[in-house]
Amino acid sequence: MSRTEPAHRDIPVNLVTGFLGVGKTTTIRAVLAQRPQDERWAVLVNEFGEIGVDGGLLADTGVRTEEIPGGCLCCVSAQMFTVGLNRLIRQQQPDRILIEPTGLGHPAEIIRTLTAPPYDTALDLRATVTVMDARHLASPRHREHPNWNDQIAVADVLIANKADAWSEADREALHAFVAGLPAPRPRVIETREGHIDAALLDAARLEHGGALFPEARAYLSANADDGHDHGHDHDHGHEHEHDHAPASDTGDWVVIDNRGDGFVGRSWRFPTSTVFDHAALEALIREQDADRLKGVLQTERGWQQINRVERDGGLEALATPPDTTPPRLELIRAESGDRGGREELEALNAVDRALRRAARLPADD
Ligand SMILES: Nc1nc2c(ncn2[C@@H]2O[C@H](COP(=O)(O)OP(=O)(O)O)[C@@H](O)[C@H]2O)c(=O)[nH]1
Ligand SMILES: [Mg+2]
Repeated sequence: MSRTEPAHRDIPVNLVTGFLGVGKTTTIRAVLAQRPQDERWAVLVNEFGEIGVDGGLLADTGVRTEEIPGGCLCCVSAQMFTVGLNRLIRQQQPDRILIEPTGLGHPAEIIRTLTAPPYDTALDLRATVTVMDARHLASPRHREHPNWNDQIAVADVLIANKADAWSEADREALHAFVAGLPAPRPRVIETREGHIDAALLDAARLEHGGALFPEARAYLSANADDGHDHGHDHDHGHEHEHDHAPASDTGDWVVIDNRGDGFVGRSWRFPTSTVFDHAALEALIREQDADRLKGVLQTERGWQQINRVERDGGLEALATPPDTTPPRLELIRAESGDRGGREELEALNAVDRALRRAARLPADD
């Protein structure tokens, strides 16, 4: 008896959302490690910066990664999102797709896209996994950020990550916060390094009708009438500024800026031959007052990754050098009072100059 393969099947899809640096990619790595050997999984990553970095950080997993750099999936890159998703489906025919939107993303809109034609028949949206850090509960700029609230409001599974870094007060704040979540409540897992049971990806999806959070509700209702039309207005303050021309003072480095949701970002892509001075780069990283700094680049000690959230994390040797990733770096920081002004630009340009000082002559390879 031969089995009849369906001509077309629904591919399970999970959204792994959460704010900047909470551990989304780490969680994806942890579940990828548990995938059944006979299954092909694929990852779609969207980053705030114009030059994606997470693809490089996932390069050693052996899982196909599609990167969509440049802002929020639901808005600026809606079209790139569908192009990237379609390409993954067509080329990989994956058994599961994990989607990591930018930490500054609006997952409600992505969920709507995935559950509307044409994707409603091709994909099977499973549990939305929201990663959070309990320390953010005591941080108004996280807790009051509409996107932070929106991300929590769509959680079917809430991963409270970085438990090793919490104080007792953070843990208590988490328990109080979870108790105050509206029913139906997500499953809450306290963990570190994104260690969760991959079976949670198939946890039940909840009816998220009554979000408690005013910002999230405002966002959902502001977009409730536009059907599947992606031309929603950006009442949550999106704005993306691009400078696609390589800055003249950085040689052949590509430098691109981005802005939205109260944050500014600058991304650099370096020629592959660029080798940084390890000590100088370490010093530069330590000095940065950035919400997020991540990159994949080369020093005289070989390929390194940078993965820093506020004051945590730095340079780390990459066991497996990325095969196709050009060296790159992305910095994201909260907008200053001087929004878009001279001071803000000067601060970013100062990082450019420090990077150029830290760059040695090209390696002769
Ligand atoms: N202390 C601590 N750091 C973690 C934990 N999980 C992830 N990190 C670190 O947090 C940083 C950001 O993680 P990443 O997964 O890239 O965050 P993403 O921006 O949400 O994708 C990295 O330096 C990780 O190594 C954890 O449980 N505890
Ligand atoms: Mg990530």
